[in-house]
Amino acid sequence: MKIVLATSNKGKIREIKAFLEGFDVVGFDELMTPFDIDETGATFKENALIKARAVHEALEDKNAIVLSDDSGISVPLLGGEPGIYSARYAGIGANDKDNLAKLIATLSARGVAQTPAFYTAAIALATPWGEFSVHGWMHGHAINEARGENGFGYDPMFIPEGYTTTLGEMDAQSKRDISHRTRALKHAMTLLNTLKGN
Ligand code: ITT
Repeated sequence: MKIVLATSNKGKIREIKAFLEGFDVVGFDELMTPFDIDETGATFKENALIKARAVHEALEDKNAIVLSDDSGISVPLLGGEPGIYSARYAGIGANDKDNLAKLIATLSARGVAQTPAFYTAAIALATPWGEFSVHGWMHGHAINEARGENGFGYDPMFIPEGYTTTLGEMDAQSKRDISHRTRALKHAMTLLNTLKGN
């Protein structure tokens, strides 16, 4: 079963490929000229479905399964921001460093050293048998400084519940053991194993 990843985010690709070891996984940019997809949804789930659907429609091989990931960090103190806008928190075209710096600056401006936060991952699957979506979450705290170089995005400022180090200070396997993405992928795996029988 071929699984096509509908994402251009290198951090996501690394983590998803590591999880799906043993499956025939390929990035959509290896099969076609990558194109921008307008994420016009109001939720992680809607955006994940938009991305999976767009790539499935563009694929020649309609028997392939397309897997997308829409994710982000939400800070309740900030009304859930950046949430679905995590990739463009510092503006359209902003990179991970800009977004991380903006969230740290926002917390610092409010005099907040740390505050509860959570990551969400919505994984959508566009398949010959229809579209599906699953979720995973990781709870913890956002802090007003960056610690460590590992992971990507907001990882240097996120301390998972029950830990004292940020995801930026944890190795890749430790993040994978507890991440929102892994939790969503485990649900996706149940579905993939069911579809494999078709
Ligand atoms: P694609 O749409 O091509 O998948 P993207 O980076 O634009 O790539 P999203 O719209 O889903 O994807 O935004 C995800 C952002 O949320 C990402 O850029 C990070 O800033 C943040 N994020 C998501 N998961 C993360 C993780 O595991 N660690 C750190 N930051 C994460």
